Amino acid sequence: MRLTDRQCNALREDGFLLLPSLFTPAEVELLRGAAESLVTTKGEHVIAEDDSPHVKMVFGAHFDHDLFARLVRHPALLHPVEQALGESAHVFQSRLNVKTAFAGGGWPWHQDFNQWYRQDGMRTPRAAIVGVFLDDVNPCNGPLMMIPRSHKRGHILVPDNMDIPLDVVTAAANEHGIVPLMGSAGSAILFDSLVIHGSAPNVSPWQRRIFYLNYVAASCSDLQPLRAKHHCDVDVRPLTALPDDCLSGWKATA
Ligand SMILES: O=C(O)CCC(=O)C(=O)O
Repeated sequence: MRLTDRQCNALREDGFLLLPSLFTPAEVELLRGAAESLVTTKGEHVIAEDDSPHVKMVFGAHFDHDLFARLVRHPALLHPVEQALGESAHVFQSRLNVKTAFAGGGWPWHQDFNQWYRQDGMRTPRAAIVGVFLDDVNPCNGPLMMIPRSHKRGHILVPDNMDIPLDVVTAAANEHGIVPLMGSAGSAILFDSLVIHGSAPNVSPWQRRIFYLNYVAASCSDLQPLRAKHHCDVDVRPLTALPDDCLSGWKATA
């Protein structure tokens, strides 16, 4: 799949794009099955919610599970990312964000690039994020919220943590509003690493799992992470796309 000129313009202008129903229900079922096994794994790559034992995030699934390794190279994701970055790309981090029903925490307003600048040595924001919805995302289960055009403000350096000062968020939101990204399971989102975004806790009875793939331009040579490989893989090599049926052709024994 390739983005149309209109979609490329929307991504450039707004900083994000929703790609509805990119994956079939059968592909979503496979991804959900893999996600269910991921959350039972133990180790430093698994992060719990602050105030409960529920899993909040699982990092690095593309190293550990062949289905997610395939997802990283799925043409419906990789080609749009290459269009967005204008060159080949590499996934330096993946993570499953679980947002459990009644228990999943929210995310403060932030730019992803700020984390990668502070912790991974990334110096230029030549990176894009893809999120694949593993569950229906609705107004109640904590959708990701974007401030359109906020990437045009450039990198807002927050040296000590991720939260963007609230006066900056207020100014950006008053100018361009806030858009929640919602859709059925199998939909995907693509966004710029400088877009200001955040999300509310999940107080609904419906879990909201999104699998994020963080792509960096293959020309990036400045990664010097302060953290483990499952947070930042420095072996930046151009990825090549797999066939369209790379997920549906996957077998548990593969
Ligand atoms: O999944 C969410 O609700 C927010 C995740 C996010 O912004 C992040 O992981 O940087």
